[in-house]
Formats: sequence, structure tokens, C-alpha cells
Amino acid sequence: MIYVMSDIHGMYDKYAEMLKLIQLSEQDTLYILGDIVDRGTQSMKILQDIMKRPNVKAIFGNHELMMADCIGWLMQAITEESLADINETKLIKLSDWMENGGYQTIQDFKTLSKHEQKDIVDYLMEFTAYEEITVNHQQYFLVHAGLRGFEADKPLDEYDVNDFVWERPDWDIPYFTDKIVIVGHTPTQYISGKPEIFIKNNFIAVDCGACFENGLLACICLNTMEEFYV
Ligand SMILES: [Mn+2]
Repeated sequence: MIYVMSDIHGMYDKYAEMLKLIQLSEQDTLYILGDIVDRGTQSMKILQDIMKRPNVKAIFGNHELMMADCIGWLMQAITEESLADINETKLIKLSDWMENGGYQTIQDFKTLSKHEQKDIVDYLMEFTAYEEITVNHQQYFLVHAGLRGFEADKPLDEYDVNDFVWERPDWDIPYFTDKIVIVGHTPTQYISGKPEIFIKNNFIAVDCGACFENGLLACICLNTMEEFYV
């Protein structure tokens, strides 16, 4: 079975409960459409779990990109050279990340050993920008947010990873006629007003706001189209 979920945002308990609910086995594949980290307090526990599972594929979200931009230089030992290397651009990026829930991630990251920290940073580099899969003869394009600067005939490798993680689609205008685009990033509460997987016009939006007070972690099985909620 092929499953898709997104925007876990540090909510390890919901993630663990979801794996039990879908009874994820080694024969199944689970795609996570990014934003595993930030806002919630247990991002590292989720990353450490998924990196041990070869059948879980992680796609970049804007929060992983913000983390990747900052964590490398934050981890460096402070030397005269490293201090000289800190510039305005880096500090603005760090401040953006902090405002977007990065503070919780740094607090969590600090508790890890140097070795564990390095494994996390290395693992982040294995995230992909998007995935294309076919299930039951239906093609799917899996991406965190949408396609910025979309043109129907533009090859996918001409987009930058940043084009995939910020854009909110116009749900009335499908990108593709032959492919269903599955995204996270935009909580369905902001699309339909409900924490329910949103399906329309070759879009499936699966971020049901797991880190919100009344939000849910959602997961969809592409073989059966069954929806799961925690
Ligand atoms: Mn996002």
C-alpha cells in the first residue's frame, strides 16, 4: 500500500499513533510531503524514526529548507573565522526560521549528541524536491506546497526546490489534466474550513493542521483512497 501524509510539525505522538492506525508494514511505502519539523516540540524524534525506515520517503517542506539553511553554521564551533562569517543574510534567515517555529526545533536539536546531530543534518540532505508515482494506473505528483511559476510545458527539473515549498495553488485551476497533485503546506481549514482531506480538480490537500489545537494529522492510502485521521 502507498500512503501519503504531510505537515507533522513535531507532533510525534500523532505520528506514532498514525503509523499504528494504518498498520504501516515494511511492504508499504509512506511519503511525507515535508514540514516534519518546527512548531511542535518533538521534531527530532520523528526524523530519527523515519531515517531508520527505508520505506518512508521524505520530501522537502519550507520548514526543512529553513532548517537546512541555518543549522549547518549554527552547529559550527565558534571561532574568529566563524564569527566573521556571520552576515546579515544569515541572521535574517535565522530570524525568519525562529518566527516560523524554529525555536522549538533548536531546543530539541540541542539535546542530541554531536553524532546524532550530524546524522540529522546528513539525513535532511536526502530529502527530495518532489516525487512522481503511479498507483492503480493513476499518475500522482507529490510536492510540499505547489508549483511557483507553473507552465504546462516547463520540465520539472527546471524548477528550483524553493518553487515547490511556498506556493499555494488556485484550487479551481488544476496544474495537470493527467496527473493528480498531492500537497500539504496549506491547512485544509483555510481551504474548506474543515480539518478534512480536500479533493478537487486534480488536487488532494492533506495538511489538516496537526499542530493546531483543533487540527488533525491526516493520511491517505492511494490504493484504496481511504482517509485516516489522528
Ligand atoms: Mn509548509
